Amino acid sequence: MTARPEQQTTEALPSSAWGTVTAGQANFYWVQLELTEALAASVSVLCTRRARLKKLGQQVLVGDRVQVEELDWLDRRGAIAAVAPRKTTIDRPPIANVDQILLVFALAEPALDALQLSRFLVKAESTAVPVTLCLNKRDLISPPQVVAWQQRLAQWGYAPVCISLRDDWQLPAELIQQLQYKISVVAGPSGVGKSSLINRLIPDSQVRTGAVSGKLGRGRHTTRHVELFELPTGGFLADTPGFNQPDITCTAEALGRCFPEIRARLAQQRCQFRNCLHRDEPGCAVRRGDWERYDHYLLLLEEALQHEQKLEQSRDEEAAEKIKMGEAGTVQHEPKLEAKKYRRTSRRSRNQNLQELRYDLSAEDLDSLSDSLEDETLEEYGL
Ligand SMILES: Nc1nc2c(ncn2[C@@H]2O[C@H](COP(=O)(O)OP(=O)(O)OP(=O)(O)O)[C@@H](O)[C@H]2O)c(=O)[nH]1
Ligand SMILES: [Mg+2]
Ligand SMILES: [Zn+2]
Repeated sequence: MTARPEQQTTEALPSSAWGTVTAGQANFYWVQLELTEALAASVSVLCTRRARLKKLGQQVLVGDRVQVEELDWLDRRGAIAAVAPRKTTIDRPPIANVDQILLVFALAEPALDALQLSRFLVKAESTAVPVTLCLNKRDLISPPQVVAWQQRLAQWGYAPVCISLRDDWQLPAELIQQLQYKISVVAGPSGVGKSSLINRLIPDSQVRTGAVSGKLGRGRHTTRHVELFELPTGGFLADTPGFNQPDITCTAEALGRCFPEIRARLAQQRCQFRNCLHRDEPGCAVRRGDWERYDHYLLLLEEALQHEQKLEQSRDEEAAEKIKMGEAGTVQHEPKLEAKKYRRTSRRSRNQNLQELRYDLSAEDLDSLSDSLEDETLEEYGL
């Protein structure tokens, strides 16, 4: 008996391959397989997660490198059998192995606000993922104004790529190179052109543009659909909905490391006190007056301190709570009498786990989780 034509074409293909998770919902994941000799064209397969992984509590995040087995080349199906160790994880949106944050701002419409830019830069720096700055809508301001921004930001320690998605018929090679072979998350305020940029770089992606997305960027829409789009030149981009006011959630002590100006000063000279917050302490190496963003630093420091205080408070409140997220990422109803046996996780880390987890939960899991959490928490995480 002769084989059907499609059998002949898929026969030579392997039953297992490595790839990158580009999207996930409940227990299904899209995996973009890596090109190999056997695989000359880009192929995406829809996968489930092996029960063994689930039992182990192994999460699968967008951005994960995974091994797919039981490949069915005709139906484009498979099963995720292993997850490679993660290089990094960011939690808003939850993506693994992010190589860089591409921070996009507009030079006008909306007007470039220095403090807002500082806030985004600090937020990006606090993730420890390298940040690349891109300023769009160059067409809306004069060339001398563009140069003025470039010089100002050089003082801050950044070298932005200035573009106009309206006028540039070709994007700067340095930007294309900066994105190649990397997983980049595109972040920035609403209306600056993030989705337009992704559409330009990846015409197939057809990301929605123009509409202002989600109030505060935290609605259902914003957190549910995390997706990586493959660049024609290699690498992936993730769009994020614009949110205008990221909260500063790093510790007061870590905040200084989020400013290149402070890092540069501390590389030259140390402060007298190891935990110096650079607010006129004796022997402080970071003096006010000789750099522009000192006021931004003080303002964001105040927020970081407030955030720390809030965390303290919620740690106290936590004693009253009943449920606990297990380390392995499963929801356990903690027996009240045995409560002391478990190491308590802070509300914050639990919420972070929760965020990462959402993508791993089946509809059933979500229902039982909904029953056991306050509405406010659910709303916050778009469940
Ligand atoms: N003049 C000018 N307008 C631009 C440029 N790039 C994008 N726009 C316009 O800016 C508007 C917002 O663009 P989007 O790509 O939707 O912005 P976004 O950052 O994705 O916004 P959110 O999804 O709300 O966060 C659209 O109307 C675009 O046409 C540019 O270089 N110059
Ligand atoms: Mg957008
Ligand atoms: Zn100091």
